[in-house]
Amino acid sequence: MARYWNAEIETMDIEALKKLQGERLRATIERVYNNVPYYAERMKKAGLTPDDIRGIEDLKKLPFTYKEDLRNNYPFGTFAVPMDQVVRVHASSGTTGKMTVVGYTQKDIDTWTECMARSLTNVGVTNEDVVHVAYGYGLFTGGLGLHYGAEKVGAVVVPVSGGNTKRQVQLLQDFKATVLCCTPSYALYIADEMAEMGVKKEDLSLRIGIFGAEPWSDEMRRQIEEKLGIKAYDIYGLSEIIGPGVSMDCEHQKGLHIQADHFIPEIIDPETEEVLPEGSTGELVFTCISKEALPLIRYRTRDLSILDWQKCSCGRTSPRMLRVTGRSDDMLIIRGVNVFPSQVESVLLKYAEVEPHYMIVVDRKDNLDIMEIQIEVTNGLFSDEIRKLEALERTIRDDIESTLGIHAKVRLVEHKTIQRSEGKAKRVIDKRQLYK
Ligand code: DLL
Repeated sequence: MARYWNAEIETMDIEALKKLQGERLRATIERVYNNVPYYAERMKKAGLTPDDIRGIEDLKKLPFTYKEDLRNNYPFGTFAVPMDQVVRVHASSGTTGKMTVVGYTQKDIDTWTECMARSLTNVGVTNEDVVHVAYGYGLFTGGLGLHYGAEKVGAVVVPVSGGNTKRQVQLLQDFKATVLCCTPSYALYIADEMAEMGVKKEDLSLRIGIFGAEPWSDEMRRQIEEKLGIKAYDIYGLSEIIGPGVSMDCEHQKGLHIQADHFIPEIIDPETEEVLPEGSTGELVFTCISKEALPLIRYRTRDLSILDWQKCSCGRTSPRMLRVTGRSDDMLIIRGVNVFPSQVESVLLKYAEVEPHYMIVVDRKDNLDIMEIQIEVTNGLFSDEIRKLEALERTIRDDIESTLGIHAKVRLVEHKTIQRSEGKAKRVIDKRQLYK
C-alpha cells in the first residue's frame, strides 16, 4: 500500500484540485499586481487587470516570465514582500551573466519542506531511515532542500554536502545510511571510489537513491541501481520555483508527481510559445500559486518534458511530468540536426564496455561542424587488443549515426580520463561558441 504524506491533497479529486489552483492563482495575481511593479507593468502592457483572471482557464492570457527578468531585477527586484519578511535567499549561477537570486518567507520555507516531505514519502523514506545528503549546501538549493524534508519525515540526516569522496564512502559505511541524495553523476563517482577502496555494495546499508539536479537517462538509472544495489529515484526542481521537490518519482518510476496545489504546470512550444495538448513534448512552464516572496508567473524553465494527467497506480492524482530529456537551450545544432546530450547518453550506455562518463566536444573546421564523443571504457579494456577497441568505436559510431542521424567521431579513452563532477556534470564543450 502506498503511503502518503498528505493524503487529502495527494489523492484529491482532479476537478477539486483545478478549482483550488484557480482560487490560488487569482489570489496570487492580485498580490503580484499590487506588490511587484515589474508584474503590474507586464500585465498592463498585455491589457490585463487581476479581474481578467478568474480561474486556471485564464492562465494562458498571462505573460511569461524569463530567467532574464530575474537577472534584470537583480538581486531582489522581483520579490513580492518587503525584505523584513524574507528569511532566506538562495542563488544559482548559470553559464553566463549574473546569478539568479531567489527569496523565501518563513511560510515559503514551510511550503518547500512540505513538498520535500511528500516527495520523500513517495518513495518510502520514513523516520527509520538515515539520509546521507551529498548535494551541495549553500546558495545551491539541493543540500538544504533535502535536509529540511528529511528532518520533517523524522529521518536521521547526515549533512555531508559534496566533495571528499573517500570520506563520503567511509561515512556511508559507518553511519549505515539507507538513503543517498546527490546528483546522478556524483552517485557514479561514489560507486567508482568504492570500487577503488575495495568497498562492496553489500558493505553498505543503502536501499534508495534520490538523484536529480541534472538530466539523466533510464540507462543511467539502471547502471546506478546495479552498482549501488539500490532503487534510484528522480527528483526535479529549480531554484526559481522553490528548489528540489517541485516533482518527484513515486515507487512506480513512471513519471514525477508535481506538487500541483503549489505549482501549475504547462507544456508549451518553446518557439511559438503556444500551450500544447497533453502528451506533447515541449517546454515546462510553472506558475507558483502559494509562494509569498517570489511567486513567479508562467516561468519558462527551458526544460523539456511531457505532462501526464492520468491517475497513477500509486493512487496519487497529481499530474506527472516525464523525465526531463534536456533543455531547449542545451540543444546542440550540428550541421542543422538537433542533438540533445541525453540522446547520445542513451546510445552509449547500451554498451557494457562503456562507462557512464563521456564528453561531447563540438568544433567547427572549414565552416563545418564536427562532433567528437569521448567515452570512457571499463577498467582494463585498454590492455586488450587494439582491434577490439577499434571495432567497438566503429559500432558505437554507426549506432550514433543511425539513431541521431549525424556523423560523430567516437574516441574511447581510458578509465578515469574524463573529469568527474561532485555536483552537476558538464557533458558538452562547444568550442564553436568561443569564435562568436
Ligand atoms: O538543481 C534543484 C535541485 C536540487 C533539483 C537537487 C533536484 C535535486 P537549480 O540549480 O536552479 O536547481 O537548477 C535547475 O536543473 O531547470 C533543470 O534543467 C535541472 N534539473 C533539476 N532537476 C532535474 C532532473 C536545482 N531531475 C535546473 N532531471 C532545472 C533533469 C534537472 N534536470
